[in-house]
Amino acid sequence: DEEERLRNKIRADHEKALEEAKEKLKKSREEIRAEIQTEKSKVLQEMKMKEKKPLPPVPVPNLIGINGGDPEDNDIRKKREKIKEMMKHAWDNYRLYGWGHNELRPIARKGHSTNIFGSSQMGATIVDALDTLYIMGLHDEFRDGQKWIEDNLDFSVNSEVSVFEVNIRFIGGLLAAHYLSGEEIFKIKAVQLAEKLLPAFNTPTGIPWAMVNLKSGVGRNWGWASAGSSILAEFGTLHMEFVHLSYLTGDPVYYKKASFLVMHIRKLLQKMDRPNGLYPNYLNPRTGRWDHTSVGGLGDSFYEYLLKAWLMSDKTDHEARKMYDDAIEAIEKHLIKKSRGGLTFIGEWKNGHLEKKMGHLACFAGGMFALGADGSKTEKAGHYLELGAEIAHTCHESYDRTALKLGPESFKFDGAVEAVAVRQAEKYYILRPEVIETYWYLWRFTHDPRYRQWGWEAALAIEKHCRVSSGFSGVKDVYSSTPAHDDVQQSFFLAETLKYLYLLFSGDDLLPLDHWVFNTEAHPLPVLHLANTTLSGNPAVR
Ligand code: DMJ
Repeated sequence: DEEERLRNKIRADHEKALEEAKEKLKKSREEIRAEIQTEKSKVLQEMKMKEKKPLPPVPVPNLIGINGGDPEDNDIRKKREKIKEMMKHAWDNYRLYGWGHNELRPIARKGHSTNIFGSSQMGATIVDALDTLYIMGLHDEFRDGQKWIEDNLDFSVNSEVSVFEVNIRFIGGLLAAHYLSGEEIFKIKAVQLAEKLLPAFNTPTGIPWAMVNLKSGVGRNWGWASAGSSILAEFGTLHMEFVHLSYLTGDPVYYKKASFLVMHIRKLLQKMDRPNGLYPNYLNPRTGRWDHTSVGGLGDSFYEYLLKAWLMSDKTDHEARKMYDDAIEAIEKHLIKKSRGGLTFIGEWKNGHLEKKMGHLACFAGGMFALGADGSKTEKAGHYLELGAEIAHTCHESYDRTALKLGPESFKFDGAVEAVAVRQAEKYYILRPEVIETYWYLWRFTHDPRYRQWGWEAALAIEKHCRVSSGFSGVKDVYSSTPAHDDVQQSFFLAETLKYLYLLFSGDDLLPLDHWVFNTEAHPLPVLHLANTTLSGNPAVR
């Protein structure tokens, strides 16, 4: 009987479909096209309604210092105004010539993108710049960016993106914009994007793929990364953003992924054979072998996020703090050296020996040491602040020893060579923030006027050599007084370089460091006081 009933149903459905098809064939092409269009808009409308559905309410953390910071000193106020003007120049020209593209080519006056963002135009500069616009009080520009995000930012695209870059720039940027402005749309978009990244975690080890296709969810690692290895700074830089996603949605899935990942990685790394207590930059999923350690590219933000996991947890993640302390001790012992001329630098461990070379990226560590000083063993706090100051000094020298007063991508300490790039391929400056980031942290902790002076020197050099009529561009050789431009305005220039400069010339009441933790792309996220709340699906959060 059941089979007969099913057969009849199928027959009836079939008949109905045939009738409908016959009806349709009687219609003109235009009528059919219009019907499809109506159907499409209906689906889109429904999707939009779904998107607009508010997420469950969560206790909002105490947001202190999202405005203000007006300097009392006239000279400092003028400098801050100048940085704001630079931001407007960068933004307005992107608005004019690169709108919706990921980045701007300020000389060709058109959009630009790289493989980290995949093949789609996802407005990386808009998302990365939002919180800087907000704190600078550029509210019309902020609303303009918000409107673009509301109308255009779509993650259902057939595009393979870097999980790390999309996390730090897009999720970090959207979360910070949400916290600062209170606008729901940024939270919704951050969650939609995170859902698209989750398939990257479906790996045999639980360590996410470096890249994921946003549409298909298929992931893979970078081909260039030591036989398809995972990269320490990439899989070690997801935790902060994912914890906030769980906090804001009440959905433990992100937290579970992040905490599983973090715990798993922590265990895995602690179990590994780590000569000298150093961490590998590459983790080979098959062999587990490694031979490269650095605090610069490939390793950097792993250490940063250990410290920041502790800070963001209101100093309750003791395991993270211990791992950070142990790692820094090993780094200091094995990677940090003094040059003949007395400059403290961080070298790189490669093929069983220390290469006396420091990257621009590693200059962020001056700020990290200063930030981590408080909370280290009592007798060490002063020492770490001092170490941070020494790194800031060395990185300043790397700027000062060039024709343009801008730092090279990496510099050597070899015999007579000190803090200078030797190879042509390392002489470029691409508007990176790390040195200015370190000046800002040291300024906050010491109020030593030299950091504002060094920051101003860098701002003037950027203005003189990187500013072009339609934006800002990197330069190919900081040792040449007439360098060629690379014609790229990186999104991190607006997210980080200009933000750190603006903060350097602001009062400490703007985004105070005991209430905010900056992600590795300079997006401020509030400290979470989780004493009465858990992130694992507690009804208080749900
Ligand atoms: C930024 O995207 C982030 O700071 C990242 O952690 C490292 N590099 C760039 C800027 O140089």
